Amino acid sequence: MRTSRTFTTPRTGPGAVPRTAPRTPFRVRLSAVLAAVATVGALVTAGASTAQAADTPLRDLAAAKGKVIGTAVTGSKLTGTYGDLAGAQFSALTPGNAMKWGSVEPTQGTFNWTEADQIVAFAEAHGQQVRGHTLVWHSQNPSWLTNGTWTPAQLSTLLNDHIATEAGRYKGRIAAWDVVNEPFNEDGTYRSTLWYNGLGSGYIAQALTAARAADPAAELYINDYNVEGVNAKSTALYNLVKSLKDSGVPIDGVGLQAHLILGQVPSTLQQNIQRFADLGVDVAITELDVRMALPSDSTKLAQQKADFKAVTAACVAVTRCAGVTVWGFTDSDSWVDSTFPGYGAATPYDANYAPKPAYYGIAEALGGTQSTEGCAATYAITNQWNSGFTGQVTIACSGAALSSWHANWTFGSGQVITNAWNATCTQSGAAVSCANASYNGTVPDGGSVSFGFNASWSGSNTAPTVTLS
Ligand code: G2I
Repeated sequence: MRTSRTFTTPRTGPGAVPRTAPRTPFRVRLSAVLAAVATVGALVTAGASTAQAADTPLRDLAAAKGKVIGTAVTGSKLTGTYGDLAGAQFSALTPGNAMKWGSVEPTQGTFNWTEADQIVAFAEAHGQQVRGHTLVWHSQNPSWLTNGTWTPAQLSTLLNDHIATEAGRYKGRIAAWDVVNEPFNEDGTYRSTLWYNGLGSGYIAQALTAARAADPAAELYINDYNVEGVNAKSTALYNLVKSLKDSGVPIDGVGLQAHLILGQVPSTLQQNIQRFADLGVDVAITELDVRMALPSDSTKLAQQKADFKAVTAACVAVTRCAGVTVWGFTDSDSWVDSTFPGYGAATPYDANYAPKPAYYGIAEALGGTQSTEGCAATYAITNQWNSGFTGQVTIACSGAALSSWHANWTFGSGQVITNAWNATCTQSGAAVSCANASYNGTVPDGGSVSFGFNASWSGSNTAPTVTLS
């Protein structure tokens, strides 16, 4: 169990400040951050004491909800800002490619564990779980395997030996294995693969049984895509899990990959998670990303925030949902751009490691509230006549950023708002609260947004103090 850590600081984004203190599930106040900075002066950089450090890391928010928040990673990138954020923000790592058969045994009998070992060591040094990915798949297999001619008996031995070797190597160090990946077609029939064609559907039970023998402590999952909502494919997976359980085959969970398209979170996601949970298995969101047509804009980023939030919230709502893993945490490390030309921006951080609204969507679904430290609102009367006036509020951030906002104030002399633009304002007595419009919730570090309103006044028209929430 990890009790303390030190890590150097990225200059932007949540998790930006070096910390030596034990992890706390609650927001770190600025004073505490400054104290921590003072104790590690050698690490302080110009941006280190900025207010965004007050945002609680996702892993702490998730822990407070009893959930895991993970990311797929590339081992060679686990230094600098990428490493800092991977370690600070996430409580689980999935090797994006490093544990696939083609990576670990490119030549039969010759193994390369370098990247997989590196990721497991990094995770252990940062108190993180590892999600093993993946033991049995139709893709990213070594060519000696896919090009070989094998009898069923030989295939069966290859399968068993591979699982014994790989799961055995990491025995006791892997929280969950994606034992079988993507076994189904979209219509719920079994995918035609090396394994299915050679061994029939029994290869799934065989693989699970071998994995249990190799690492009895690891949770054993079947993982697939397009099984997030209730549909033919997820129902086939459901029926498979049910029959495996009925026949005593070791199966502990199902992974819903969740490679989603902007605005298309299935409405039956939570219901689907729940039906698997009711079968007596855990569920994990294993490869979440939400791709959009490029270029991104604030409307798309706001929708993406809602999508990440909805998926995370569906997991939070079901006790047996273990957690959410994003398939790469930065847009500079995503499979999407090369696979879907014209699409991208699918992850919670941009390519410069600045948190996107999607980051805050995850945080909010995990119970986090946004810090407004580093952002301020100014109130100005831009026009005034005998009974009315026009006001403008500008919200500016420096060393911090917002993904949504409310500007709040209390009128001191009976002013009443009659209409507003670029915000939705409500007034109750003297208390006013204005929420961002759908298109201007994002206030980037170093940027600002404004909204305006008309109001009535009489007597005096004193300017109130505006606070942000
Ligand atoms: O395709 C997205 C994911 C779907 N579910 C299973 C996951 O394992 C899969 O991950 C992706 C990786 O993120 C990609 O990085 O799997 C791809 C392969 O199907 C990975 O792409 C491969 C490229 O095809 C190779 O050319 C490249 O050498 O990544 C390799 C390493 O960068």
